[in-house]
Amino acid sequence: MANNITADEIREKFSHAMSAMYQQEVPQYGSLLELVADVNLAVLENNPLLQQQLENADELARLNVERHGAIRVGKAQELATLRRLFAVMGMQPVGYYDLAQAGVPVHSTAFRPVDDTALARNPFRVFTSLLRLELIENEALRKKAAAILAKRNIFTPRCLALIDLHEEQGGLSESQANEFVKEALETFRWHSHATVDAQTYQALHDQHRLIADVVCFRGCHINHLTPRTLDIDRVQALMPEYGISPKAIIEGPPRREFQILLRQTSFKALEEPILFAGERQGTHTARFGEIEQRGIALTPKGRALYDELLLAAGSGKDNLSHQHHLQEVFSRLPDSDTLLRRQELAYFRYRLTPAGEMHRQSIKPGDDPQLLIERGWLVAQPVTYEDFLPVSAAGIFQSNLGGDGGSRSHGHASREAFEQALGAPVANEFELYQQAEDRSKRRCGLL
Ligand code: OOG
Ligand code: NI
Repeated sequence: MANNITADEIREKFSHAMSAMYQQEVPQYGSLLELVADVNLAVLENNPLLQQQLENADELARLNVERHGAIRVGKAQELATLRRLFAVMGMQPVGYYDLAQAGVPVHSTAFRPVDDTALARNPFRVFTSLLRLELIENEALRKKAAAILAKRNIFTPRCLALIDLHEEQGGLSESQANEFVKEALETFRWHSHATVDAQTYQALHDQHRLIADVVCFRGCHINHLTPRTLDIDRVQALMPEYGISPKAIIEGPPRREFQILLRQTSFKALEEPILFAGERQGTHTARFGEIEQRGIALTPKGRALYDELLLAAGSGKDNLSHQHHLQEVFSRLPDSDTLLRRQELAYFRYRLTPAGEMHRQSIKPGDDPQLLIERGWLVAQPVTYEDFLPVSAAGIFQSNLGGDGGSRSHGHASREAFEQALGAPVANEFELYQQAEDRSKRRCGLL
């Protein structure tokens, strides 16, 4: 088809439409966007060097549109169809996250773009969790939940038809894409009518709040949409002024000169009025807000050190002392781009400078990038971490489920079962970062 529009364009339209819908549904999300935009502007004004670095690395343009969302589904077929739906927008499943260890009966992946240009354009990601019904101990309840889920269809017929069409044609025309965005949005919309009566809701809720959230509604409502900030500590401190009350602790690594991975904080879930079948009134808490600050992607070696230090640091109750403590513990992880690179702890994209371009013919595969950097021919730019962190995700889930999320589940991580439900393997995030680094080296003649 000649007039196909690209997956990048469809993703861009969709993430925009999703953001507009969520702003209407959860007005506090609008306040959060304003706050993040104000803080980002102030950071860039005060730090022209950072502004230049972000611009050079193609990171500045995407900053204002960058969001991630989260959804939870109840059955394999829903997950498999979501995979096909996100594929229309150039988003693939990356990574496997087992949350059962943290007492949350789900396992998850992130749908996201993987190409350099697609990421630079709009890196929209959706953290997608599949409920693990087998972790419900009460057999009668487990069967009841499965029966409710078996009956529902969270996609509109037209959405399914357009996904089929996309697969047959290998693309969509502009008008089909617009229709697709409108239809796909319906799956993620909030429904204040539960599909079950109050008693059923309560029984599922008593088993685990998350189960009620997944099972009792017509769709898989988007439960948060997260903008990216350049200074999460500042946003956390300013949230109360904007009428938002943050969770106590910022998850992830401490603040550093050179940001690594991902830091996140959220505001509490809203208590929202709902109507049960039979029209009894009640409330449901599921939807919340979150912000994040992203840094460099770590190699398996760097990540192992991160995991070790995070475990050693433990978790605190008050953010200020927790951050101080984290900073002490994390002093073992080098806080400079040069050291992270030379110790192979993090991923970089290489680019030739104008001087380097002039000497292109004297650069040979296998040359030491460090020498070329010192000579001014090459620059190394951090590869942004595009994924999630399981310990942080567990903290975000729990802060919005109340308490510690319930007892630890004994279920084993089951990546195979997840991939079977998904109908495809999940990509390995480390391989993707390595490929990005290798591609950049090849462009410079270093590989
Ligand atoms: C997902 C929680 C995890 C993140 O950013 O780590 C998450 C959920 O509550 O469905 O969004
Ligand atoms: Ni999130």
